[in-house]
Amino acid sequence: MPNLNRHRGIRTIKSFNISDGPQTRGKKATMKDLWSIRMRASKTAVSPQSPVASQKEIHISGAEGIYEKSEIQEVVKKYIERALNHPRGKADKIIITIEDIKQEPKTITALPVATIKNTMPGEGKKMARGLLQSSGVSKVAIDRAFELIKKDGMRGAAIITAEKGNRLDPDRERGIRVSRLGITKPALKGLSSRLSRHGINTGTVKEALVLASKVSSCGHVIAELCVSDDPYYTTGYVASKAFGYLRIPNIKSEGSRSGGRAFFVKEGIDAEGIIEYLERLPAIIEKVSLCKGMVSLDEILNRSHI
Ligand code: PML
Repeated sequence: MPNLNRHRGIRTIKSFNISDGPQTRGKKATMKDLWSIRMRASKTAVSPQSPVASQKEIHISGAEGIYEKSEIQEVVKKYIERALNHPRGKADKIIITIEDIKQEPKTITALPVATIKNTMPGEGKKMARGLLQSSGVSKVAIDRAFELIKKDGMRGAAIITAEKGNRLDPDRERGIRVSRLGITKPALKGLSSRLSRHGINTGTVKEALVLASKVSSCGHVIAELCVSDDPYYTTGYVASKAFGYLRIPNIKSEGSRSGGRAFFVKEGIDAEGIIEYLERLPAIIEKVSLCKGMVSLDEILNRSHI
């Protein structure tokens, strides 16, 4: 069990970090010691015809987590290394935000994990479509999401209504950035051991799972579609409360720079409330679910994987 004690009226909690970074084992921190660390790296593309007028900021990489104060320096170092060595290219701007978390984080459970069997490029996208439709997302909404993802380096995530396919996030350039999210140390340990059994205990999988679990813990979100914008990472996922976190190999072809995330939400909901929760309210995973290896689409649709 995670160490979420109350001691003399002060909530104590063990430190969190998503990737295999530095840890201060066994040390308890009061809530005031928890910090959100975020990194965004980008580069400026300049058109030779009109160097000033058409400067465009291109997203290179991002990372974030909730950590103890004592971990800040090491985490920042790791994030900078990541920003400077990303397959999407050389960053010329790195923004690191380090922020004291004042609000008590909401505790959530990680989604169950499985990987869908498929071998062929093209097959993955078809499977993602089928899963989204089975989760209650219309064809028009799915088409809208894939259209946005096809664009090179979509910045944040898009919020799309599941029936009519309307885009709700107000800033089309920026999209939504899921923020202030983490996992307790005991949960991270359990997750790492479960993922190891299937050879997928990587920072990329854990970070994506933490994010997807926060997104799906938002009552109005029906499902999420994610395609990595890393040209050499061709596994994406569809996540939902109904089916869990489903990894989909071959969701795009190798070398493709397209990628992004779409959150499908109920029609007629208050987008502001969703954005407030996803971007600003801290949430921490304190329990993990079943992690399976390869499963067939049939097993998923019958829900025998969860
Ligand atoms: C990313 O590039 O951060 C998204 C990765 C999505 C898939 C992670 C996984 O392999 O489960």
